[in-house]
Amino acid sequence: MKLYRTPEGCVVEEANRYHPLGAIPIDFLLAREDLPEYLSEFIETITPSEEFHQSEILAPIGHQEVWAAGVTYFRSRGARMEEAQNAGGGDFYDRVYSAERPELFFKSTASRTVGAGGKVRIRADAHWSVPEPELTLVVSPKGRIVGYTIGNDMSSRDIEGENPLYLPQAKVYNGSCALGPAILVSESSLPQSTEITLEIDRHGRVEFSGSVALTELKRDPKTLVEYLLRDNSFPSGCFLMTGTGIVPPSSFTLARGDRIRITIEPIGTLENEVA
Ligand code: DO4
Ligand code: MG
Repeated sequence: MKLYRTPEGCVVEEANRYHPLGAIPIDFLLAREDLPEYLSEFIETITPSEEFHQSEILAPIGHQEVWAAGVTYFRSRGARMEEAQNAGGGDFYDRVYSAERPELFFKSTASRTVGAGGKVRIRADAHWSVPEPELTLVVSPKGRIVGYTIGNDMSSRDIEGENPLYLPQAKVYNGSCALGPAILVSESSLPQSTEITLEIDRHGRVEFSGSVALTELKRDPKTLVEYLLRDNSFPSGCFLMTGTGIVPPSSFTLARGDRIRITIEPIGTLENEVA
């Protein structure tokens, strides 16, 4: 079952049928502990349609905060150690990769987040920018994982590499986050074999592509959530990105007009142009 947000309201897709939820706000849904059960029962009461216009999709977010985990894949550890060489990076990224406490940071608000088809941005004062394709957990107020979506943790690598204390500037800015196209509403974990793939098109050609499987994710999603909710409340629920395992080579930087495609089946494809 997938939950979309559109200008006309939320829509649930189930078995190729689309159930419009009318005036029910996404905040009401994401604040529920029983979202999978609630939606399964609720759509039984709605006449479905076989039509849905994918062009009308918004980011599936209301008032939730977006948080992110970092250095959860070996590839991310290596890339950060390299970019932060002159800032002593050989040490702290290695340490956080193996530490018991994960790296968790505040990533975005709804106003800085775009949905599928929206435009993500590179910072005007950055000269080395990359997308970070990340499985993103949809977390209830009490910390239950009630769904999954695709996230793009847009990052300015030159800024974060200059000094780790610049991380919030490298990560949080207008258009720095994309979520969507939908929330796969499910409490079952995704299989370890699930692949995350990234393709970046430039002038109609694939400039970079890569993939990683969830087997490479070092941290258990439930443990990440447990740390996030330690002494921290999320009355509307929250999103938690689980880190990137795909990092383009150091010679690569995003450019305006690039198209970023991130696919995680069975969630779908999150496609955004760089503004
Ligand atoms: O520590 C810097 C950020 C790490 C990150 O965003 C990632 O590994 O995905
Ligand atoms: Mg990241």
